[in-house]
Amino acid sequence: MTDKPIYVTQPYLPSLDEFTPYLRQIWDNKILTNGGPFHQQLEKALCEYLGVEHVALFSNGTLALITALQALRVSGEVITTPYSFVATAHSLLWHGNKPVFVDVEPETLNLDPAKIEAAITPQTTAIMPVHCYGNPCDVDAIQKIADNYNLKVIYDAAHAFGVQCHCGSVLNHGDLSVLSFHATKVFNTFEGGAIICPDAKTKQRIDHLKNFGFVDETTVVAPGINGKMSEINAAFGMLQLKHMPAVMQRRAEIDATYREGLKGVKGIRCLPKAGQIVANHSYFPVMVDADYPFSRDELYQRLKDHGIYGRRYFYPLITDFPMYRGLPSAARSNLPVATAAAQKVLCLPIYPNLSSDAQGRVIDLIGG
Ligand code: T4K
Repeated sequence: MTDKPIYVTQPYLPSLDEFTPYLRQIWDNKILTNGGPFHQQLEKALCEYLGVEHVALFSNGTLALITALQALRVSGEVITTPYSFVATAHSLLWHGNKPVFVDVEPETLNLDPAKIEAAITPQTTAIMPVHCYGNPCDVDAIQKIADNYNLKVIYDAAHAFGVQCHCGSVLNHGDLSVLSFHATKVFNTFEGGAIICPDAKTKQRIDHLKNFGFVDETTVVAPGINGKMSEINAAFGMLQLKHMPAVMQRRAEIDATYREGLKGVKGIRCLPKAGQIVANHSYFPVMVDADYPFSRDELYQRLKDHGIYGRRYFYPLITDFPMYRGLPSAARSNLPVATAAAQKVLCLPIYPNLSSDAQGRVIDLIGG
């Protein structure tokens, strides 16, 4: 038994002393929210860091997803993946859309473009794929289908902060991409999120939508919501950004150590990288296959007994939750790859402060 529990993740926190000057600035100028100076700075800094045109900050990723749907006036059926965090489908339902679930690819566990066309109906208006675990979707194939059928594409890129594919930031694909800056994410602002968009006009519409639809003191142009990020979260984001190179480097090392350490373990399969040029190593999923001496759930429990709390992301599938279960596209026969993956996957601890010692224990327990 280890002394302290080891969770699947632990937020990266710079020293409190480093954050104090940022807090002092907020205390001095008394602007706490509504697009204050840190909010503006962070939007600009993220554009540069991520290599994208426009960033609209949000109080969390889920509100950003819902606002993205509203910004593009998506209405009707939306094709999406069952293999994600429940917020992906919830954003659709919350916005009054009907999710239509399509199976995933076995290698990446991302939406399978080859299966999308068969799910398109006259009511389909958009596709919402997820770059699962930060592995890029087949963005070119998805865009081709979207162009052919005149569909919008909103990427749930909650896991894809800093990921680059063959043509730069993966966040530049589709009509919009949505990030999460939740405490459990690679880049966190405690809670937070963002919409990435390519043009200034859409960014302006999103900015209105996240502030009740206000354009000025007396003009409201849309039924907006309150999705604004506060100054304290934005200030923390500015500080976090300074540490990102070291955070990314350490995550890459941990990823490499797992791959090396688990290489010879029969029945344990590390998910292959999906061809990204720059990865963010946000999760470390392994597949527990039938030739491993324990089932996935037995391994999950065995690790837990030793104080190591892996997570079965994403089990249960979204389609197994009661509000989705009854949809025809939620049938397990429609989703064999996702159904099998949800039974096999276990995400192992990965975060910058994971000690080599603790990681060694995880590897030893799985291997021995
Ligand atoms: N789309 C996708 C694909 C997503 O993955 C998510 C969020 C969203 C959309 C929505 O974005 P947000 O609206 O959240 O911005 C966690 C997160 O709460 C959730 O943000 C995340 N996905 C999801 C994959 O994971 P849980 O239920 O696993 O969280 P929890 O509280 O069990 O945390 C996991 C472990 O992390 C804990 O065992 C300990 C550690 N932890 C957690 C927190 C919150 C800490 O050490 N400190 C902390 O403050 O959902």
